[in-house]
Amino acid sequence: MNLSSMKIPFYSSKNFIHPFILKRLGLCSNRNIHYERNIPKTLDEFKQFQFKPNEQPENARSLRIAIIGCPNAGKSTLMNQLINWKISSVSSKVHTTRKNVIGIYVENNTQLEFIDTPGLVSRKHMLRHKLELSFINDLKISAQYADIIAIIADVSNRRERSRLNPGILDILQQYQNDENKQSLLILNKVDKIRDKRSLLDIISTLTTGIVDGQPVSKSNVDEDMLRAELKQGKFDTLFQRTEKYYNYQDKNAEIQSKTDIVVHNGIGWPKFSRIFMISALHDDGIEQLRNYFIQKAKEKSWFYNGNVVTIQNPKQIIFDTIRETCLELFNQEIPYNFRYQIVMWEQDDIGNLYLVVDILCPEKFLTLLIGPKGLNISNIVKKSRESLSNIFHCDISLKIAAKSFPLKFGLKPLKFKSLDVIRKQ
Ligand SMILES: Nc1nc2c(ncn2[C@@H]2O[C@H](COP(=O)(O)OP(=O)(O)O)[C@@H](O)[C@H]2O)c(=O)[nH]1
Ligand SMILES: [Mg+2]
Repeated sequence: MNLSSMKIPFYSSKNFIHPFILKRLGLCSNRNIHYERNIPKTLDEFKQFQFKPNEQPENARSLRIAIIGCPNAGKSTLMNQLINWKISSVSSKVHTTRKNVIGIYVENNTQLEFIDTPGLVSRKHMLRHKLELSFINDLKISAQYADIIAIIADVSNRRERSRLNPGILDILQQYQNDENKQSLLILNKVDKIRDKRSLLDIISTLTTGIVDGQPVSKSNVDEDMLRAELKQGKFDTLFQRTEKYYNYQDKNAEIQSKTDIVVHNGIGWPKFSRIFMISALHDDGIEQLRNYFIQKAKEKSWFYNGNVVTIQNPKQIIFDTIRETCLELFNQEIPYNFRYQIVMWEQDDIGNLYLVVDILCPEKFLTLLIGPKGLNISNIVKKSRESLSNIFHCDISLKIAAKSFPLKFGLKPLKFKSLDVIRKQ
């Protein structure tokens, strides 16, 4: 096999390459290298980057983490924070992430690979909403190849805090006897919870009172986070109360051996190895979580070159970013009908990007997309430009044309109505 012609893995159902084969890419020199992280800005750069040799540092360590949860739990926000680079689209609308997005973080000799997955949906939901197969397949693949299954739950969501989603429980049950796989529970959006004490009850419910084979105890809970909350004033008696609560738990919990096969109770999972409470949006608790992953990294060669931040195709990044802006801007379900097309894509000598993109929408939405005096489309350009500039770390000149197509005739634009330009400022 010609290794130099192998592609970097893409953990999507479409073109998945087994990690075993990928390991063979890491047969290069054994030395310490300085890694300057970057993202390819053009398709040519992307092609070159796919064939970059995967050089290994001394005593290479790595860990693959799948971030799994319900739509809107904050998976993409969390991954962006963990890798210190915003690559995955975030929006308050569901189904923003439609395929696995890989984010890579490097610290010294350790490489962490995060897989941001589409929100967990049932097959019925997928069919009813005409979602792509990747919604189910990508998630399965991510769980299958991960060292750590990180379940994220939005504690501000009543349903998510009162029980784990049945799909999540099924995944956990499926891999419970895999000794090379750990699962942990991340409670996100704690900033939205006023009474932080209720977090303890949520933990108790979602873990059935058992973490890492022990009754829930302070050592399982992220103490720093609780302390940080305490510093903010109101909850100075939290720890005393917690103590009482834990004592109660100690006496009453039925402890399950770590090796027992567990059939879940339909509400919580007793085999999480650790719980974290975070606010991904406000970067609270992220460092502790990242450090935990670094500690857990295995003596295993890196899967990617040290410069790699993501293996997303830049074309996809451009589309996803504009789509993310549209999703945030319009309240209705309208942006789900939009399609995107790159008309011009150039890079100048100093690395700045010049882009012209068409947004194609069903004819009846065109006026809305453009907005009064072109306000909506200028907002889309302005926000997308900012986001793209943060992702690619360069100046961006972006021009977007809104075009319409009658839905029944497919995606071909039939009518040209408006062009909006915002020049590089
Ligand atoms: N208040 C609050 N909002 C958050 C937090 N994390 C994510 N969000 C918001 O939740 C929404 C969904 O986030 P996203 O990362 O796209 O969720 P995903 O669908 O699970 O990938 C976005 O509007 C985020 O800004 C958090 O810790 N606190
Ligand atoms: Mg997402």
